[in-house]
Amino acid sequence: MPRLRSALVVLGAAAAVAAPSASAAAPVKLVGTVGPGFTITLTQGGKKVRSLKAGTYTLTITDAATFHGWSLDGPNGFAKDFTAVAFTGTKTFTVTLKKGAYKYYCPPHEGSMFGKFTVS
Ligand SMILES: [Cu+2]
Repeated sequence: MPRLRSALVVLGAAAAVAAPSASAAAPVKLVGTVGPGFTITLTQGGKKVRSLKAGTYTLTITDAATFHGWSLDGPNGFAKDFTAVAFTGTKTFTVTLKKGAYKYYCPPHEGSMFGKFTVS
C-alpha cells in the first residue's frame, strides 16, 4: 500500500510544524502580594500594573498575613477571592482577563488597600 504510507508521512510533517507555535503562547506572568503590612500590589516584570491586554495570564499571589486577603473584581460581575483572609502562603492561578475595569483589594481593608487597572 504505497499510497497510504505516503499520506501518513505528510500528516506527520504537518504536526511537527504546528508544535512550536503552540508552545510560544506561554501566558504572561503577573505577581500579586498582600502583607505583611497594610500593602497590596499587582506587578508585571517588577512594575505596577496599570493596563493590560485582554488575554490569559499566570497570576502568582503571595499572601503574608492572616488578616489580609487578595481579591479581584472586574467587568460583567467578575469577582474572585484569590487568597482568603486567614490564608498565608503562595498560590498560582491561570486567569483570563476580558476588556474592562478591574480592582484588586483586601476585603477587610478595601477602603485603603486597593489598586486599579484596565484591560483593553
Ligand atoms: Cu487587609
